[in-house]
Amino acid sequence: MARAAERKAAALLAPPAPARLGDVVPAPERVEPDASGDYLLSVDAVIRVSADPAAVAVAGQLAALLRPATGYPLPVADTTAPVPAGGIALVLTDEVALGAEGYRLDIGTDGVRIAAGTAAGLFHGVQTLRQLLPAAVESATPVTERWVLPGGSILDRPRYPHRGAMLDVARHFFGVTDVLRVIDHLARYKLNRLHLHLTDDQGWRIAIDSWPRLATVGGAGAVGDAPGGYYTRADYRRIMAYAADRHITVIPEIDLPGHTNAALTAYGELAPDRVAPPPYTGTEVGFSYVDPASERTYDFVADVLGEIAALTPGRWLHIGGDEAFKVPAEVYAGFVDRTQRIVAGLGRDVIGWHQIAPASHCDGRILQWWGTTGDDPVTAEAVRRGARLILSPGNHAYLDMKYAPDTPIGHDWAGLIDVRRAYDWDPATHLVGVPAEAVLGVEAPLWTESVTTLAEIEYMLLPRLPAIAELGWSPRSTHDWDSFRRRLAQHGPRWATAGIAYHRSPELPWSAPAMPVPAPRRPSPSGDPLEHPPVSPSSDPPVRPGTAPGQE
Ligand code: TNX
Repeated sequence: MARAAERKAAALLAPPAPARLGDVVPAPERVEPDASGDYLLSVDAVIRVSADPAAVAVAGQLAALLRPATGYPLPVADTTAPVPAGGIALVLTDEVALGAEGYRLDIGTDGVRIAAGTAAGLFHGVQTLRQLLPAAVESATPVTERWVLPGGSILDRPRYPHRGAMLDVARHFFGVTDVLRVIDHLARYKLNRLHLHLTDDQGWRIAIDSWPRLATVGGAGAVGDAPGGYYTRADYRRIMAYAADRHITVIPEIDLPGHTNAALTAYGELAPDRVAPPPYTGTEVGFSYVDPASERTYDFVADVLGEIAALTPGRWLHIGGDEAFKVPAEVYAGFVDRTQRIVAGLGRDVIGWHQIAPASHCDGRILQWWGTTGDDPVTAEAVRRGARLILSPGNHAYLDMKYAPDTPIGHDWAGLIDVRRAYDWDPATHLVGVPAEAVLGVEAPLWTESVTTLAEIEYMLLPRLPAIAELGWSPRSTHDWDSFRRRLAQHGPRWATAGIAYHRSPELPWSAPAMPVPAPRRPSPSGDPLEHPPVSPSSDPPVRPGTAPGQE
């Protein structure tokens, strides 16, 4: 009670200045502030939306975002009829210039309007709106606050159609609720692809009806003595649906022909020597493969990819293809050719790590670059033959790399990746001999050999994932490290309020922590906890007596 009164008094005494209209991550394409147009969300505001089911769903998501912290009812009216001023309108328009994902946001004293050609565009506009409200909007419980939005207009469209992150659920298994929370993080930063690395030497994580032991036997373990696990078909469908509701397409990866020890433990008939190996719990790579000379292998590939395709609404199937060191080059190319034809036969487009480059071209073929050199004639040649590229350069986009030498988890084989290194590169010019038009976008992979909990996932993702998101979304003309680090630092209080772990990277001008910053449970090498222990999302909002939220 006393605390609530204190909060109220603080808010009255020190009304927070609204955010600046351009303080959004990823940076919008065009921003026109209007200092006289600030909008104050009031208790009686209505959310009005075009009468289209997908748009109405976005309005429901906006209401669900705003209700907990504001405590306002915010009813949703699916009507295009005029409503009283003071509300938020989500409007589907036929403005072709906004494209498949763009939106226009207009904020004035009378109300707020988000217009887009698609529900995805409206959804991205809602993410922008969320960032323009005070950080306390992330609170799970009501906060006394002036819910002010800065006046003006934003016109915003993505630079690239593919903006993704990858989660390795094979080295360590992460349950459905962890994956859903990662999807939420992607959605905040306007990412639209979640690549799930579903199979590897240490675990097979998806139930396949025609080869049931893949999951029950192959999914039993993980790295070290960590528990295994796998997604049932219902689990997987739940992930697909949750992602689709957030305008994110899931790209499942079945890594072939290498990284298959877990499959071989379940079905020794797929192994070159027909002997099932023991489970593997280490972190070496490149030793396992399914027998490319056996017809049984292609039955397996067709059955697995067929079941995955049937469960997956998205257009892409990722066939891995990395580090099959023991398969001779010619044999490997033949295997990839045949697997690509299986994918095409399922009506899907194939994606593979850039090692698949030497195989034949097929329609819609996409290579995912994970090298560290910026120069690879074999990949450039595959692009000349028609392949397109997703860029995940190991030395910029790999979120399993450590930030700094003392980062308690992660690798450093591709170097240390601090936030600036994640941010300071240009997808359009990154690879020698690859024209800008061949680049579909960017993706940040998180391999999980050393990542074991949700808090550790978040610690590695934040604050670097927004750097990759900005490269994927924002026009190159907005690229500016000083602007980015200042805008991004404002997300610290938002993550803290939402109970999301992150790394307080010393490169960013954070304000004082509003509450203990959740971080990995592992101690630093010195034995001191590196940062504070995780807090649950239901903790008190980060309001310090005498400080209005949003001013922190
Ligand atoms: C290389 S990147 C791998 C993965 C490892 C990763 C660790 C790629 C396609 N293969 O198997 O997990 O390095 O950083």
